[in-house]
Order: sequence, then C-alpha cells, then structure tokens
Amino acid sequence: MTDTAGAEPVTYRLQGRVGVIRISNPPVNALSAAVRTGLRRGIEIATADAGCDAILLVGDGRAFIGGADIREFGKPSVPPSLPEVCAVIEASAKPVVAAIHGPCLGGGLEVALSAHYRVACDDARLGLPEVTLGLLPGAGGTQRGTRLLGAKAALDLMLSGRHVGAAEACKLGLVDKAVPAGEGAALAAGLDYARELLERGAAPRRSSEDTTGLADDAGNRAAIAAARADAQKKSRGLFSPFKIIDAVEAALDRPFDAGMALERAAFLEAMASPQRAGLIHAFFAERETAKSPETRAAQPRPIASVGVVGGGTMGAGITVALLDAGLPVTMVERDDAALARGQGFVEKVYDGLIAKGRIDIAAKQRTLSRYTGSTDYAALAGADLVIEAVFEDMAVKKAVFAELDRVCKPGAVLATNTSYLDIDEIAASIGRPQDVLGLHFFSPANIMKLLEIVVPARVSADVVATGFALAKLLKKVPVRAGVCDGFIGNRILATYRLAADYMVEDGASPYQVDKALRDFGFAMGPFQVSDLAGGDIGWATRKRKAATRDPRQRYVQIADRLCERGWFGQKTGRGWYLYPDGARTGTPDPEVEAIIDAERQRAGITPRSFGDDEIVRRILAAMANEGARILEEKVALRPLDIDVVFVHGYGFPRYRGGPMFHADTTGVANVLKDLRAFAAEDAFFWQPAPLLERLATAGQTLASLNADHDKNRD
Ligand code: 3H9
Repeated sequence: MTDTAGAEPVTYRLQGRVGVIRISNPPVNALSAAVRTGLRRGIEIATADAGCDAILLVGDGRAFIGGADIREFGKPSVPPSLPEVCAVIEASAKPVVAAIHGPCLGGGLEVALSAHYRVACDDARLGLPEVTLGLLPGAGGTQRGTRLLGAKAALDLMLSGRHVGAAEACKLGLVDKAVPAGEGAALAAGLDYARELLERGAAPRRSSEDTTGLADDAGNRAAIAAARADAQKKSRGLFSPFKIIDAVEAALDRPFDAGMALERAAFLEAMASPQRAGLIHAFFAERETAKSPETRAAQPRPIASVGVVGGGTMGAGITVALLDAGLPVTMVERDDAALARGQGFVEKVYDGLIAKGRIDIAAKQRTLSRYTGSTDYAALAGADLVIEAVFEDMAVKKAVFAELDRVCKPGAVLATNTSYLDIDEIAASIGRPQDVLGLHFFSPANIMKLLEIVVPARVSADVVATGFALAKLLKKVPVRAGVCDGFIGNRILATYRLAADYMVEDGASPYQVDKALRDFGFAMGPFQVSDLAGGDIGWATRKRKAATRDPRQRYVQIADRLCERGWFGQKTGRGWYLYPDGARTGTPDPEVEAIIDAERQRAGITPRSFGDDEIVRRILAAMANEGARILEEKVALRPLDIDVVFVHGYGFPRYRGGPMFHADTTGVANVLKDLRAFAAEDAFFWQPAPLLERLATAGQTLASLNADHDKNRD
C-alpha cells in the first residue's frame, strides 16, 4: 500500500479530505487475495489517517470490480475472506462511498453494498450473477441485498443473474444516484459525493442495519413462495437457486450475523459442488473459443454491409441476426415469390416482437430500412461478406458460389451456412478459394448463440478472423471447426443419435431415451430434436450417405419407416411423437411403438430393457468417443471447443460443463471401460478412439489437452 499509484493492486491516496482507495487489477479488478488484502489495509490506513474524513472506493480501467477472482475457485482459500473485508468496510467509522463504473458484479457489488453510499455512472452494470456460476452471493449479498431491496427485487437479481444499469439501480435503491459516464467520471462523481456528504455531516449508513426492504413482510413472504415454486419448475437439478432462496428467507427471519452464517455455509457447499466446476468451466471455455490461431495471426477484414443468399428459415434467421447487429443486409432469392416469402419470414420476427410489446412499429421500420431484397446477384456487388443459405445440395451451392465469384468485389468474404457439405470442394469450385469460409448458424439463427466457424484448407487467416469478428458483432459464441461431415456438432449428434437408435431397436422406447436424457439435464432428447428439426432432413442425409456407408455399420430402419409415412415431426403433426392441433409438446404415439415392434421382429431382435442410467452412459460414451476422434483429426482445437458447441447449440446441461468435461468428471478410464463393454455387442460402432486409450494409459484427463494447446500456443 502506497500513497501514490504503483504496481500494487490497491492504492491509497488522500485527495483533500477524502481518502481514495483505488483498485487496479486488470482486466476487471477481480477480488484476488492481493486485492482483498489491499482493500482491508486501505480502510485501516484511511481510518488512521487524521487528514481523511471520508473514504472513496473506485476502480481503475474498465470496471469497478468484476467480482471474486474466479481463477482462485477450487484452490485453497487465502485470507482475508471477502465477507471479512466487507465487514471491515462497513464497520468504518468514516463514511465510505463507492463510485461505480463498468461492471460491478458479484463480490464487486457486495463490496459496494458494504460501503455506506453509492454513486453509479451511466455505463455501470450492476448484478449478482453468482447463480450463473453455480454459486450464491457469498459476501453478504443475500443479506445486505434483501435488507435494501426487499425479497422480490433481490431474488430477481440473484436468480436471474441479470445486470442492471445505473438508472434501474437507482430505482431499485441499489445506488443513491446516477451520473453521466466518461473518462475519470467515477472518481470525480465519487469525490463530489463524498464532499457533499461531509458538508451535510452525514454519518455512516450501513446496509446490514437498513430495514427498508424488510418492511413489506407479506410481500416478502409471497416473493419467497413464488420463487420456490418457480425454481421447482425452471431450475430442476440445480443446486444454488434453492440456496439463494433459503438465504434470502434467512435475511427476513434472522439477525444479520445469523443470516451471514447461513449464507457462508451455503456458499461453501455450492463452491464444493460439481455444478460449480461445470459452470465455471463453461465460463472460461466460451471465452477461450473466441480466440483462434487465425485471430492471433491476422486482422479481420472490415464488414460494413452483408448479403444473404436464400430466404428460407435459415437465410431469414441469419438476416435478422445481421439486422439486429445494425448491419445493412441484402437478401437475394431466385424469384419474386421466394423473395417475398423470405422477407415475410424476416418481418414475422419483428411482428412477433411488436405483439409482445418488446419493440414498436417505428423500431421495426427503422431496422427494415437497412434491408434490401433482390432477385439479381448483382445487388451483392458491394457487399463485404455474403452468407449463402440455400438448399443443402452440393450442385446448388456450387451454382450459387459461381454467381458470387462472378459478381462480388475482390476481397469479399464468401461464406456458406452448410451443415454437412464439404466446404473444401465448394472453395475449389471457384477462382478465390482463399475467401471461402463456413459460417454454420443454428436454428433459429437470430436466437441460438452458437456459430461454428468452419475453416477450409485454403482459406486465408484474415477471412477466418473476419468470421470471429462477425460473431462478436452478432453476440454469438464462435467455435472454430475443421471441415468434415457435420463439423463438430452435427457429427457428434449423428453418432449419439445412432447410439439412441440402437437402443430403441434393442428394446428401449424413444420416449424413455428422451426422458432419461432430459432427466440428465439435456433440454431435449434426440427424438424430440429430430421432430423439431424435421425427420426429412436426417432421411435425406441417410439416403445421400447410403452408397458410401461402411458395411460394418449397423443400420436401423425405424426412422425410415416413419419418414415413408410422411411423419416428419412437428411440421407434419406427427413424427416420433404426436402433435395434435399444432401442439408444441409431443405425446407418445402407440402407432410408432407398433412400428418399432415390427422392425424389431423384422431384424430378429428380442427386446430387452434398459435402465435410465445405462441410456445416459451409452449416449455420453458415444459423445466422448466421437469427440476424441474429432480431436485426433484436429477438427476441434481442444476438448473445450466441443463442450462449448454442445452447451450452446445442442442443449447439453451447462452445469455439467459439456460432454468432454463430463467425461473427465466420470473419468476417462471409466468411459473407456464402458466403451469396451459395449463393444462386445458391436465392435465397429463402439471401438474406442485411440486418444481415449492413450489418455487412460497415461492417467491423463481430456482437460490436460486444453492446457497443452495453451502451452503450444505460447
Ligand atoms: C463472486 O463474486 C462470488 C462472491 O459473491 C463471493 C465471494 C466470497 N475473475 O468477459 P470478458 C476475465 S463470483 C477472474 O472477455 P467483457 C475473463 O476470463 C463472480 N477473471 O470481458 C477474461 O480473461 P481473458 C461474480 C475474470 O468486457 C477477461 O477477464 N462475477 C473475471 O466482455 C475479460 O473478460 C461474475 O460472474 C473474474 N471474476 O465482460 C462476472 N471476470 O482475457 C464474470 C472476467 O484472459 N465476468 N475475467 O480471456 C463477466 O461477466 C465479464 O467478464 C465482465 C466483462 C462483464 C466482467
């Protein structure tokens, strides 16, 4: 601790009568052990400093405090703990002001709530997002927050993890006032506020003693009951939301210290839970996937205008995603009718938002003023990037790319949204393969966060970097993938869908398979996914691959029997499930079960029963095994890339980290044992990937490959 700015993460300096404690721990001033020590010491120095009458807490750089240092989680704890530091801040006999700008999250907000007064700049983002990491606020947030805001608002913040801006924070009573943002604005506003408080002779005002939020007892009780009922429905399988509710209830029922004790015990329990480990893995993994060898090596090309070829569901969804990011978009379709349909899909999205009261007609018109439709490829001549989203057929795609090659300006990035096709072949078909990239969006493209950035052999690094820059603009989670059939996501999906088909032919019902996977935490089971995507898509793929299918691969015909009847899923009213009267949730179909029975007889299979546990183990083993093959082939850079694809594109439970993280949780050796046991019945499908065998022999984890990749990079 010095009285001048130095290398220490927390410094103290007297400015007039105000002792300024400045936190400087880039990038987000996370509360590492050194910062916690520095904060406590800062308060001690300020307390002892006769020239200091008030204390100001302020963050350097782009944040007040982004929260506890997540990188310390799972390691032995180092004193002082954050609750201790917060207690020291709150106990100060001199008034303490927190001047907030940028992120003020988790432990950062808890520090601010321990201060006696708070001012926030307009760029502040305040929140208690611990729930998203499998935790609860562990430094008094549940106790001080509830006392200040009341149970309803406190629960809303803590259970959603959402960030609020300065104006809303003012309204909620989280901060006292909001001021305009700007360079040095937090320090200036904090100093002004501290001086104002001194002039007023304001005494310390402690959140732990505040009972503003507790006044409405009936409202608070009702909020607790409502939150519990809601969590039973929405947070099934999760640990920390229920602990948050218990802790908020304790704030109503118990003295502050007893509430703090309950919060601490629950926090430590949450910290020890595998859910915390899975969620924190997901947090870091999705930041890692945004970096790639190409983003390190090259600068992206500028993207000021974009073209989309194709106005079907995908093309329209991509158009909306681009419009929402503020880009001008030109959609090209083959004729007026197709173009009108495409524009209709786009408009429908905004009309839906109007109906929900989320935007008004003027906002729709403003957005659509950046939309142009055309049936002439020449309209794409000025586009910096064109995304092709036409029918999934190589000849059709090549014809589109030939047109793009003809009309697009030199240097335009030419992207395909194909989900399966060989992008190297598309690139080789035109005169500028270095500009051709895969941008694989997931449906609905304006909602789903995942974007697979598929890197063909001859693409130049700046084109790949442009794909990543576009993902950032679109607020998508990008994952780099190599070219292969299905890339990362659909290739692994195809494999575990086979495992599911085998189980169904061997005796499980598709409804049991789906339910077992939902109970594991998946958003949907594979048969529900098929009904949602449309069974015809998989059928077309199976037909396409029929000629090249390895004769050793077991083939289950049940899905073909459904497709032959025109049962493609939701869009046809029946598939694996029945969807009477346009229902979104399907009901089991006895006729499907009869077809399955007939197919088992045809194949000479005596059905056996499967436990839910075995169903889940088979699916996860199939995922990990195919994932390992993908790693061997370098289609995915690291196991964490596969995890991010499945969490963001396929409804894998985030709190389990992803299929590869989960394989480590189970133990690679145990996954291998399962694979070998299953291989006794089908040696071709269940053949263990050599990578898993190598890791198991060496006693290594898949996660070690994430770290190896980092080492090689540096
Ligand atoms: C907590 O506080 C518990 C307490 O209640 C109780 C304790 C007893 N720690 O996201 P970005 C890194 S739980 C360590 O790309 P942005 C991040 O990994 C915590 N590192 O930037 C990245 O590193 P790299 C509650 C952190 O501007 C870099 O900072 N807090 C932390 O888009 C930039 O991050 C949260 O849950 C951290 N806390 O967004 C907030 N935060 O450059 C989590 C970030 O090497 N953080 N990093 O890849 C966020 O939501 C966003 O990072 C934030 C900035 C909004 C702050």
